[in-house]
Amino acid sequence: MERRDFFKKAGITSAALVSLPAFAGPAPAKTGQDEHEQEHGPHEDLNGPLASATVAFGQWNADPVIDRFPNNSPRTQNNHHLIPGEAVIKAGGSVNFIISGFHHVLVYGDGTKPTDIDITKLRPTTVQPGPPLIDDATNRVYRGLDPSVLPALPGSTPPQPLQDRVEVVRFPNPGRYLVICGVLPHFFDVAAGFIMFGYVKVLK
Ligand SMILES: [Cu+2]
Repeated sequence: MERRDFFKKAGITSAALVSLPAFAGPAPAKTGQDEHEQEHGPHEDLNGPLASATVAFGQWNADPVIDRFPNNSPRTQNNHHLIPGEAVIKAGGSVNFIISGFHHVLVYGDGTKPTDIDITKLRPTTVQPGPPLIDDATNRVYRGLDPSVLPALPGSTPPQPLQDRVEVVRFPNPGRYLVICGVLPHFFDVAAGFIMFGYVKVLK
């Protein structure tokens, strides 16, 4: 079909065509990537083992035997550590924090040490009663979800907030970042000292 005939059939006048430059001539093919880059900047896929790392943020101990069915999160059988203690990625990569238990992911900027965290800056949990949450915003680059407001784990009796979840954090810049649990007694214990913390090393 001639173009003119097509437009006639479609009821489009030549005046309307003036405002339809895409129909006036062949337009260069635009890929999805072009559009993505216009919106978000140059696109660069990260590949290889340093593109991402997985950190278990608290774990359910399998010894002694643990039975969470149906459906509980027994606090005393949770291991309050980050595994591995130091994750290594390259700049632009991400860390997948797989959270098991009533924990709160806080990430602090390059060079922060556990002793730099002001554990006198606290806030109460929002809904579910629990220990105070660390609220020190100095050098904090990521604060995760408030664990006390998550919906109840279906089937839990009495209802407990859903604790098992994933938070993925991207690190665009190199450095050694401190990651802590913001639940105060998990991070710091008077007798045991600093417990629940680790690092993310981001290479250039
Ligand atoms: Cu914790």
